[in-house]
Amino acid sequence: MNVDPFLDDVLEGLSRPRKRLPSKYFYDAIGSKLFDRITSLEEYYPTRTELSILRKHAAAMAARCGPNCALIELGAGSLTKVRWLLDRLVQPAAYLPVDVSGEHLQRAAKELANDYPKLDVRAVVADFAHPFVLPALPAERRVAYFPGSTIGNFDPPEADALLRRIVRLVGPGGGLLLGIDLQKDIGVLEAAYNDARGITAEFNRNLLVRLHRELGADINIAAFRHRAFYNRELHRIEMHLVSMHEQRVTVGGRTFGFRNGETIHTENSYKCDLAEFGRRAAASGLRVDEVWTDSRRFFAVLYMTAIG
Ligand code: SAH
Ligand code: AVI
Repeated sequence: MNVDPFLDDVLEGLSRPRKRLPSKYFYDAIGSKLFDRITSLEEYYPTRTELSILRKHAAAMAARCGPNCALIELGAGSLTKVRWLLDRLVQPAAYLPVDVSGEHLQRAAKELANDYPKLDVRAVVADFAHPFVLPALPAERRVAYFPGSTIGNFDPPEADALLRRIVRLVGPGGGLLLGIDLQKDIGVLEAAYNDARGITAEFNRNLLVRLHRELGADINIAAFRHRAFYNRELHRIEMHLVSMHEQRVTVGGRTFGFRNGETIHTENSYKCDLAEFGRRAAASGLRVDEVWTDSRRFFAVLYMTAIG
């Protein structure tokens, strides 16, 4: 057992018959910047669509959150979307952005605190899929904000476990404002993960860059290509890194062989059916109070209450 969880996860993932790496490792300072560039790409519809829903319905969403709430944002990134809510919340008790990308989060939180001088901003660098400690805060209620369809990067059993964790985090009567990406035309989906400028490819390969830089991996990054496609049976975009020829990669004193065309599966991005998602939320202890969507029904934002 190593002390570095990144190395442990890499060794475990590359030892599998079908090689895998967890998608949370995309996000160091460089990966977070690459993700920001993805959000403004022509092909990447989710951010633009969720923002359009937010702009239209921010007042109703803030009303659902209620006055004096502590807003806990999961996978907060650059803290862009939340500003639409913060502008409408009545006397928020605190804002707690949570993210694994520590340097990026601290910088974004500092900027946000400058722009909202009356707001108590407490950045929390943590993996939200594992237990983490929040500062004790007096608030009317806790509301988790989980935009971007980041929940779609978890396989359904893990996503359900995450929903149950959020229910415990906010407590009975607490809220969850969640963004989810919906099923749609395969052409739209595949274009969003295969942009013409190759930013998504760079984002995907950043995982290998981290392997080399942080774990000293002996790896020819140029010998891996980005591949993303829609898996119709499982309703998910899969991202892979494809080995362009037979090769070996050494990391943490272990050597892993790759066949020509063998892949490392780096991300799933599930696309939801609203009715089915509602059933899973209910089974996890959440009551769906309101759903907002766009005219094309590409994306949905749900306000849910934890019923414990
Ligand atoms: N909320 C933003 C960013 C989405 S990108 C938006 O909607 O545009 C996904 C974000 O979640 C990244 O900032 C990434 O660092 C973070 N993230 C991914 N997995 C995480 C995990 N397990 N724990 C904490 N943060 C995570
Ligand atoms: C953060 N997450 C919801 C993004 C997605 O669309 O699954 C990450 C991403 N991967 C490739 N492009 C964007």
